[in-house]
Order: sequence, then structure tokens, then C-alpha cells
Amino acid sequence: MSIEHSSIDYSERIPNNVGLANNRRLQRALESWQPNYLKWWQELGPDRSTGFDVYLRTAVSVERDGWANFDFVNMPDYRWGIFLAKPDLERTISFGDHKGEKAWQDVPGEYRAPLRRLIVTQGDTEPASVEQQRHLGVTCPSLYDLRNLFQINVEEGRHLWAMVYLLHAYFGRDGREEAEMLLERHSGDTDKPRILGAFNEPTPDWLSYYMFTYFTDRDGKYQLAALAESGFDPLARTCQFMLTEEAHHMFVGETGIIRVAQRTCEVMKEVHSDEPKMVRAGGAVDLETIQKYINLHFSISVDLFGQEISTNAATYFNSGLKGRFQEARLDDDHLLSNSTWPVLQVHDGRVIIEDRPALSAVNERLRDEYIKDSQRGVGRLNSVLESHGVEYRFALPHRFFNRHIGSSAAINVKPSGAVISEDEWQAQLGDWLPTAEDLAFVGTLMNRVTEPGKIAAWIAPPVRGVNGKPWDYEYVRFN
Ligand code: BYC
Repeated sequence: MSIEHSSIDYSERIPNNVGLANNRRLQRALESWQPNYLKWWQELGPDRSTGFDVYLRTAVSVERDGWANFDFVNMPDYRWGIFLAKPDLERTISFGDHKGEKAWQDVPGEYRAPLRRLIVTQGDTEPASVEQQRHLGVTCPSLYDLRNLFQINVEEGRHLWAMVYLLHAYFGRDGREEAEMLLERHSGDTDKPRILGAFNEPTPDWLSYYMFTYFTDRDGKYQLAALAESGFDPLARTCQFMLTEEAHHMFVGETGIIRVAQRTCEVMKEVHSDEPKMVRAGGAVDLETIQKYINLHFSISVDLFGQEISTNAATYFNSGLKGRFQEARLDDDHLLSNSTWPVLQVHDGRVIIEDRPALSAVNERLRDEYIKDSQRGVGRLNSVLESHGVEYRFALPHRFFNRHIGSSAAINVKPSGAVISEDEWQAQLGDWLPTAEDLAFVGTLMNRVTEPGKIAAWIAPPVRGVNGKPWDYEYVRFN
């Protein structure tokens, strides 16, 4: 491969720091994918966004001070490019059968298929999320939120570019075909759906969007962190850089949910009631409905870690393709040949904990980390309720609640963790997951607010604006 550096050359048709100009074949291949990408963005990217000047951050280098450069960008002229974190030429593989060997700069022949599958699966989620969110701009609660939506959308687009670069640069003809397919599958499409369940679910309103960016983007954090450990160095370096952007997406989710809950608390005071009906009449989302959204989005996202016991995951680990969260910091043999991990399983319709070989439980271990992290945000959300003197508390449902992947997919589990019959499940479903009526109510709140300094009545303004600007700054200028 060509010489790589940290700063990004924006004079090129495809901005990059991978020395694309020195590899004409690859450059031409990516340049022929580019118009298809732009066509996809026009058709399935953010609705009604063309011609706006949006205050966006664009990476100018992958150095600490270079990746967050803010300026107005006329949509859709955002410059999507290819940025890899700086190489560490001494890097060695830290886990699995190849532990201690030099990280690979090329794809090892024997791991070509599983590596391509991982990259395709990761790549598939990125445009999927843009598709899922495409109508939200039409009902934005404020200019600040509209700007954040576009920021996340352009970055997910760039994350797609990151995976497409790997496919084109390292996987030859089948890589190019996979890159085409990434633009052909679509979220929710019955014939050609996106690969993973969560990415075919609708994101119909802004509460769903904050939940998605809180819960589903957080899966992104954990999966990217596991891939950032990969022995395939270009993948590891791509994911390292993607992780810096992912943090902002989760921030939008967490602060979004907090702002919705805060406004609900204020309205509860205004209407002197905690009755959901009264809160709704006051123009806010009742806490019970927020909890149902948490239950839904948590359960959908928890499915993204695969089955509790996975031979795929064991193979990925053994082969050095995908590690554990912060692999290098873990204090063990990094081979997992003799260790076990406690795993929740369903046996005879009961939930039990079993020690299973740690190697086949690496997906479950990543899910454990994810759940701990998700729980921390719920704690912060509850502090908001507490600070308003509200007694209600949010909680994550049991990890087996509403699952479609893994050993609990075949049984019904209450948010508390108790196993129940199908009849009980059907009878109580509406208490735990958003009903059509809940969705319709939240839908009635979704009205577009685009005047600087104004915000929809169901959500509190953010504490801070973007990049030191006030929250009521004109983040989007309509031309
Ligand atoms: N839906 O052995 P298993 C993000 C399939 S999010 C449908 O249990 P494995 C982002 C699985 O593919 C991060 N199918 O687990 C967030 C397999 O199929 P095959 C995305 C599912 O293979 C917001 C079979 O079931 N990145 O970046 O270790 C906005 C048995 O699988 C699901 C990645 O996921 C599901 N939920 O695990 C934008 C990283 N779960 O192979 C972006 C790359 C499992 O038998 N992907 N299956 O046909 C992976 O590491 C793995 O593919 C998975 C699945 C962890 C997803």
C-alpha cells in the first residue's frame, strides 16, 4: 500500500490521508463508486436538506486537534473522504492464535471471507441509519437538533466510505461488488433489507431518534472498539478514527433523552399532576411512554450482539479478526483457551446462569460491557427526575426482554426478568412497549421548529450549544 500521513488532502476529488493519488487503480475504482453514493444520498439521505448551509464539523486531519473543524457547509456538498488513524508500524496482534505476531497490513488469505463479512456487516449499518433517519429533519424540534441530525448523517455516510475503502483496497472484485450492494440493500426493504435487525426498524419520531443514538449507536461504540483491536491493521485504524465521531452521536442521544425527561418534569409541575393523560395534555411525553421507548430500543440494540454462545465469535477471536472491548488492557492470557464466562441461558423455560467457555462467550461479554455502559446513562437520567423532586425512576429492562436473537428469543420475559406465558405477554405488551396509540401521540408532538432561539414545547433546550456557540445560534441557514 502507499505511504500514509495524518493530514487530509481536500484538493482531491476524494479527500483522503491514504495516499490515494499514488494508487491510480484504486482511485479510479472509488471514483466510479462515488457518483452512486451521491445518487443514494440524494434519494435516501436526509429529506429536504439540499441547499442549506449547515454548521458542521469536518475532519482536516486525524490528529487530536484536526478532526473537529467547524464551518458552514452547503448540503449536500459535504466532502466525504477516507481517513485512517496514524499507523503504528510496531503494532502486534494482542489476542488469539496470532498473538504477538506483527499486525497484518494485508488480508491473510485464510481469513478473507470472515473479514469481508465483518466489514460488510459494519458497513451496512452506516447507510441504514441514514435511511432510517431521513424524514426527521422535516419535524426537527430546533435548529440545534437539525444541525446535530445532519452532522450524524454525514458522519455515518463517511463511515460507509471507510468500509467501502477497505473493500475496494483489499478485497478486489468481490469487495467492489459488496460495495455496490451496500447501496442496494435498504432499511426496511422487504426484498433487500439491511443485514441486522435493528437497522430495519423505523425511526419515526425524535424520541425514537434519541433512543437510537443512545442505544444503537452505543452498540456501534462496542463493535467498533472490538474491531479496533483487529489484527488486520487497516480495519483497526479505520475503527479507531470512527470511534472519535461515535462519541458525539451517543452524546446527542443521551442529552436528547435527558432534555425530553426534563421538559416532562417541568410540565408535571405546570399541570400539578403526574397522570400520563394530564402530562400529555400539557404537551409533553409522559414518563411511562419514555420508559416504553427505553424498553424497545434497549431490547432491539441488545440483539445486535448476536447469540450468547457463538462459534462465529470464537472464530473471529481465535483468528485475531475481532477482539474484546479494550483487549490490550485485559489482564489474562488473551487466548481464552481455559477460561469460562458466566452466561445467562434459558433451560426448560427458566433463566439460569452457567459458566461457559469464555471463547464462545465473547459476544456475551461485549454485551455485558454494553449493558453496564447503558445503565450509567439511565442513572444520569434518573438524577434529572430526582432534581425535579419526581419519584418515578427509569430502568433498563432485563436483557432477555423482547429478544429475537439468542436463547431467550423463544420465550417471553417481563422487563423484570420473570418468564411468562404467551397469553400474559400478549395481555401486557402494551404496558411495556410503545403501542400504536403511544406512537401516534408522540407523532402529534413532532412539529418543525426552525426559528433560531425557538424550541418545540415537548423538549428542553440543551445546556450548551455546539463548539462554544450559544444553543440558539443559527446552526442551519436556509437559502
Ligand atoms: N440481526 O454467531 P452469532 C453501528 C446473525 S452498530 C440479524 O450469534 P456473530 C451503528 C449473524 O450475522 C455496529 N442477524 O453472532 C450504529 C449470524 O449470521 P450468519 C455494527 C443477526 O456472527 C448506529 C448469525 O445470526 N457492527 O456501527 O458473532 C448507527 C449467528 O450469529 C443479528 C457490527 O455489528 C441481528 N441482530 O454476531 C450507525 C460489527 N445478530 O453469519 C452505525 C460486525 C446476529 O450465520 N458484525 N445475527 O449468516 C459482527 O461482529 C457480527 O456480525 C455480529 C453478529 C456481532 C453482528
